[in-house]
Amino acid sequence: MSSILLDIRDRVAFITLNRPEKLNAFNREMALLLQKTLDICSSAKEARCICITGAGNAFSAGQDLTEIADPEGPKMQKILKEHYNPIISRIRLITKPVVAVVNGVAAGAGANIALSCDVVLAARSASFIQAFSKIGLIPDSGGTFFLPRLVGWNRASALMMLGDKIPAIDALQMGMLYKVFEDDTLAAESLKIAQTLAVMPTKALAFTKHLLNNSAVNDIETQLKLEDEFQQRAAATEDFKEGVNAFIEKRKPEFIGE
Ligand code: LHQ
Repeated sequence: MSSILLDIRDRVAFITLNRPEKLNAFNREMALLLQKTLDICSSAKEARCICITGAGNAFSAGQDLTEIADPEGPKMQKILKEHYNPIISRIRLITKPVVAVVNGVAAGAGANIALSCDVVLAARSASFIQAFSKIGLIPDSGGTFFLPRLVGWNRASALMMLGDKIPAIDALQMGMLYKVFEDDTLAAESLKIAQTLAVMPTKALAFTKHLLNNSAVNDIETQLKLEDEFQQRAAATEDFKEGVNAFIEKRKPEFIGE
């Protein structure tokens, strides 16, 4: 069975991290396959939203620590450059919304992959662990970028240093997530959100994502100029025309993602 599963249905691409016996911990093969799968989703015209979830009871326990301990395994110099950094870059640069459906524990790189997504949903029984400090590492996979921006410096610093296991409901209160659902409704509720995103004006969502990526580093004047540029690009899309026409004609818009 493949360590990454892909299923594209009704305009939504579902990616499942699939090493449940290892709590979906990443080995090299799985990290490279996730990159390849994200590329497939990126170019698949029929997919206008991407969901990432885990098989079994976990989202992902991060790096497979047995692979690190294996002298034949990938060397430390390769792991971030070749495994995690390209995953995070892809999630941020894909011009479609990416939804994390966190069905269970998300630890280390597993947690930070989830936090790099555009919309983060979780089951009530899910939890988030910045597990790195517990094994003498620093938070990677964009954690030092995303977490302070999501929850503030003070909380981020405590979460990263203590490596506590944070229940989904606390993560929600801290601003790490968008919504928490009961375990037995997570799949159905996430599907509704993904299907909503998949019929929205995809280009405007992609531009919004680009603006958010840049807002993290730009000053206000630069960001205002960027908004001007991208609002003009949004106004030139077919979906903008459709949105305005549908409003005037008092009907539901049919966006095509162009
Ligand atoms: C695992 C793992 C795992 C292998 C559970 N590996 N088997 C980047 C740069 C370079 C190097 C290193 O890493 C990174 C990025 C990172 O992600 S660093 C952080 C790596 N992750 C961790 O440190 C988390 C380790 N796992 C845990 O702390 C616990 O397993 C958690 C809290 C996630 C879940 O606890 P439990 O629910 O009690 O499950 P468990 O510990 O019993 O695990 C179930 C099985 O999964 C078990 O196997 P076994 O054969 O004994 O049943 C674990 O060994 C295995 N597993 N995580 N990361």
